[in-house]
Amino acid sequence: MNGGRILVAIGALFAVALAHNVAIVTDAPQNREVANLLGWVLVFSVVIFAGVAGALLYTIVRYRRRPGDDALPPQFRENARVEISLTLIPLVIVLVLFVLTAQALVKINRPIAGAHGVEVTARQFWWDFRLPEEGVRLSNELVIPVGRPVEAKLTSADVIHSFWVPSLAGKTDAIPGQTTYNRFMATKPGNYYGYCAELCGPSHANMRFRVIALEPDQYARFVEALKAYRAPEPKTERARRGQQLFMTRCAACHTVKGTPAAGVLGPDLSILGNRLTLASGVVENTRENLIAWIKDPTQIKPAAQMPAFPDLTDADLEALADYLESLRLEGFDFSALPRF
Ligand code: HEC
Ligand SMILES: [Cu+2]
Repeated sequence: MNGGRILVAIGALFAVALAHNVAIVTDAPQNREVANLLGWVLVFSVVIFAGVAGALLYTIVRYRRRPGDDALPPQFRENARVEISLTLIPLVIVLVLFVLTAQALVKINRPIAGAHGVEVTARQFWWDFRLPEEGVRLSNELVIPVGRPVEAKLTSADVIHSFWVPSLAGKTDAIPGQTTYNRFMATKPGNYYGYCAELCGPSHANMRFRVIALEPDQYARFVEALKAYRAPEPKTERARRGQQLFMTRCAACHTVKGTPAAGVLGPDLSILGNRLTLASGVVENTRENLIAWIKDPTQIKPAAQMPAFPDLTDADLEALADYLESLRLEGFDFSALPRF
């Protein structure tokens, strides 16, 4: 391969690393620690790269073969000074990175007094959130207040997953039978993108979520409204039919507050009408996507753990969509929040 291309590729890698470092920097204190670390790693990588590539270039140019130069160049082996420095320099670099990492980890993992507790359960291939203080459940879109540290208590119901909201927090594994913690804080309102960061099955890449950060007063209103929420009675004949279908076909797995539907195998659909996304952040919450999802979830998300309903007619699907869209808290529209 030609050397120019290799250099361009290496340059591009550095550019990506640098851009990532810039992108990850937010005011969130826990994330700033991670970003600082990344900066140090980048500095050392540049220094090492410049040293190694420089020595290589120097040697190639300085000792290149010249016309008439047929003799064997000086041959020697072992050089204690070179060998000791090649051992010591990396050792020092690794030690410095170790100390910086250990410091950052201690800071990130320190429990925060007065943190807002959230219980997170990861499942193939979606996320369940419970707010124990408030006694409410949210699925796939976690709502938090701005300016208050959040302590996410993670576990998994099946395999190992990893909780990651790049603009708010580093990754933490969610492990079946164990509890791990991820602490973070949003400093501005927004719609933050979250991902599963541990390969967990065929739809690992489709296991996303959102963190909706609201100003404290709006958050307080939201939580009060959600606590008091009971699904509204369907207002049209079609929505009523949708409700009946829902109770017979879907309620075993899904919860809708204020109705007999109390299933927990699937996401809580109590306020699906307020949600920005469907299928754990994978598609926008539109009527078209909702109907496509109910008809056959695997068309949107391979290996999704919800059965397809090929026997439902178009009229049934429209009725179900009417019902699900009617499940909403009035006065809360999160669609205009900036996205991070
Ligand atoms: C056997 C259990 C089961 C049944 C029955 C079931 N679902 Fe689901 N449903 C799930 C699971 C599990 C998911 C999450 C899939 C994923 O995102 O990976 C889900 C996801 C959903 C979602 C997306 C929710 C979100 O948070 O993004 C909707 C909407 C939905 N189901 C509607 C329905 C409707 C309507 C019916 C009845 C026609 C139904 N479900 C029947 C298990 C079920
Ligand atoms: Cu996962």
